[in-house]
Amino acid sequence: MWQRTAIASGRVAVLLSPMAMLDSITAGESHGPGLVVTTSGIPAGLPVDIDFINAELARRQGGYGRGGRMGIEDDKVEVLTGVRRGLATGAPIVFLIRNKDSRLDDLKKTPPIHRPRPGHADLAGSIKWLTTDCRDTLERASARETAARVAAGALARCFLREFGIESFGLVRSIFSSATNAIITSENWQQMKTLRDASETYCPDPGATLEQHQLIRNAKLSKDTVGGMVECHVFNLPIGIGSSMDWRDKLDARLAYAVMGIQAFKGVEIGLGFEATKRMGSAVHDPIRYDPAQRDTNTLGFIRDTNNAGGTEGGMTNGQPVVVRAAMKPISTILKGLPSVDLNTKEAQQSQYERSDICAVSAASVVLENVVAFEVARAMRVKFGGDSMPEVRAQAHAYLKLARLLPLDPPTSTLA
Ligand code: EPS
Repeated sequence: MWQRTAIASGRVAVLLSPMAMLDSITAGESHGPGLVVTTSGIPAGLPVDIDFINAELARRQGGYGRGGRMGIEDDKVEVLTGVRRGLATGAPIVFLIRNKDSRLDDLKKTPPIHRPRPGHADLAGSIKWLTTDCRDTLERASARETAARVAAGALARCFLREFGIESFGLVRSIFSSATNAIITSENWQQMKTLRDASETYCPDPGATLEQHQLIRNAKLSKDTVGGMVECHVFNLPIGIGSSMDWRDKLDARLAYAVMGIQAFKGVEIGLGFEATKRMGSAVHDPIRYDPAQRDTNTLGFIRDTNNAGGTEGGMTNGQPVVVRAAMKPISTILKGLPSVDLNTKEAQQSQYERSDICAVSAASVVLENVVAFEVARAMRVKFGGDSMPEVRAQAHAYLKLARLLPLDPPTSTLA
């Protein structure tokens, strides 16, 4: 009876309290004073690991092929609100990341841009905001904003870690060089060591060498290259997300968040588009039951393959969530591309601003943290609560009931 009431009131809390809904919003320009990110819905009592968040920001700054800006910045969060003596208070948490290269109001240092770069937000933004200066659009469209999203994602990972849930991002390919590395729950820590030793964040020394050369060639030919990044999330309980409303489907939320990363043009879950080339029986992951694994996150329901990428019907199925995404080559190209001067309408090469040759490595860090944020959001929706003890109790109660299945009486007959 007590459990039923607790579950029922937990549901009501989720429905009525927007604070249980993890959310974040960023602000700030690439060359303004700094970036700000506000995150609401972090439960009271969560230890906020600032060193971990800053380490993720440092990783985002790295990777072979970055431009001069990353040598100037030393991204770190300053906590403005919502944390007291290392613990979340339950209030919105505001992080500030200061820009060292801050010069937005200096017209000489940040001149107007009239020759839009094909592939960047320049043209559409200038028309949208009725100006011929692309500066205001590009300052916000710049991938610098991803520093703020990494900070929010790393904060969400502090929450996920309380449940043993880990997110792991890597570079799958850059231009024509891909790794065939297979990532599993058992080997991902070794893969992480390999990834962290790679200057392209690819857990494969051979592919790393090739990728280095490809980026170097792109630089020599004044061009840019893109690639594929991948993220695996381990140890998720079954049933996170929902199939009852498309807006709560975890895969839908993941695709939405991932496509919101600058320069991303495609996203796949698990086998993704490859599934269209196979018969159904060669796609769907057979289910077996192993009582010895009843106490793991799978509850004993084992899959020997993970073509679904950890989601079925928009919900986690106990397998690792696997997200892969395509980043196009950076659109700021040193040799320029045919464009038009917005003031004169004359044909001109697109304008060049300092940029990266390849930011796929950085994008893998962004993916790892953005995916984690969405997973944490779905956990908050499922378990509700205002404080960590309450969230933990709800998660524990749910798993206890799931292990008791079939319930007697069945849930549908409970008053
Ligand atoms: C970035 C900062 C930017 C670029 C890059 C990403 O710095 P700046 O414009 O001062 O050189 O290096 O931005 C873009 C790829 C883009 O398209 O705007 C960063 O912090 O990641």
